[in-house]
Amino acid sequence: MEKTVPGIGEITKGLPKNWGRWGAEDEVGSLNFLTQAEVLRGIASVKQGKTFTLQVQMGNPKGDPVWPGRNQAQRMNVLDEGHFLCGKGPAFPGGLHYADDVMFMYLQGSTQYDALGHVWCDEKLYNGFDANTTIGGMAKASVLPIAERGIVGRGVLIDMARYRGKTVLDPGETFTHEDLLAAAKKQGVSIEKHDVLVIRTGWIGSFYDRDRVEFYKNFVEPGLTFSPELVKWFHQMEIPNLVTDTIANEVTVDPVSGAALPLHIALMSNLGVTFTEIALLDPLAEDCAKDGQWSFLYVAAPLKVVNGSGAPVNPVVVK
Ligand code: UVW
Repeated sequence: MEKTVPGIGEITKGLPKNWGRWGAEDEVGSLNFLTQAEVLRGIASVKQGKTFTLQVQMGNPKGDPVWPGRNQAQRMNVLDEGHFLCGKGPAFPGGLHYADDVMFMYLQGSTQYDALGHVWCDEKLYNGFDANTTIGGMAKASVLPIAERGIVGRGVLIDMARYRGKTVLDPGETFTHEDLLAAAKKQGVSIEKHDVLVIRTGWIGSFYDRDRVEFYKNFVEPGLTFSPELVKWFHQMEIPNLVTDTIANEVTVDPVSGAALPLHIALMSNLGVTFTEIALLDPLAEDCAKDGQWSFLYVAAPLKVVNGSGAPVNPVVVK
């Protein structure tokens, strides 16, 4: 007999919500925890001056990892030397030639910040905004307020793949906040209140070496799995931002309820935790394993897309 999947509203009923905590019009949620003191705490974690960027390449000839059903970014030349050779380039005094190109892409088609209103259930977005406000462009809880604010704080990397002795976690492999704490202990680092939580699974890095059909077959990413305890832990820890090297930041289907992406509701929509997805964390993790420094300054400025449900970003880490 087919299992009946409960609604995510039902699964998350009675769990903490931050709606109204920062006022009825708030659109940046748990980023409110990143105060000036938190910026200074992030800066205090800089010890060596090493820098890392976390975005995947856009328009990589090997393909770009995207959620099934979305297309990868398409970049096209609209002006180059070919036009000038055919006499079709614009003529400027002094003989200047230049190249122009355009890109057509899903705003979630690269490393990106989701708007807090990107997902919803039961007709309500983050902070109780009406789902009808998404029609024709996000009038509420779009990515713009997140982009206007920027994200600066102390980040901590938890390498779950390394903890499990693997280069990459298996499809559908899950872990909990207890596993994060155990991995942190093994790494010799603490996850502190208000940390930007960065979790490596190895999944996005593996995309470039895998056969595409295999990557997307029975698509179930590894990741954090829903439990009331995990949601309460994020709430108590006041985590402002969850960054992972997977496309959707959590195991695709909750193995207990069978619901897809319940943490998108429990953490992003209900607590206002911002999600940064499709990060490439392998070079950073490699370096952290070598020098033993797993905490750092995390800085990110998603693009200022008006009414956007998300925006590409190239986060910078300074150790
Ligand atoms: C979906 O919206 C389905 O996923 P993501 O948060 O990865 O964009």
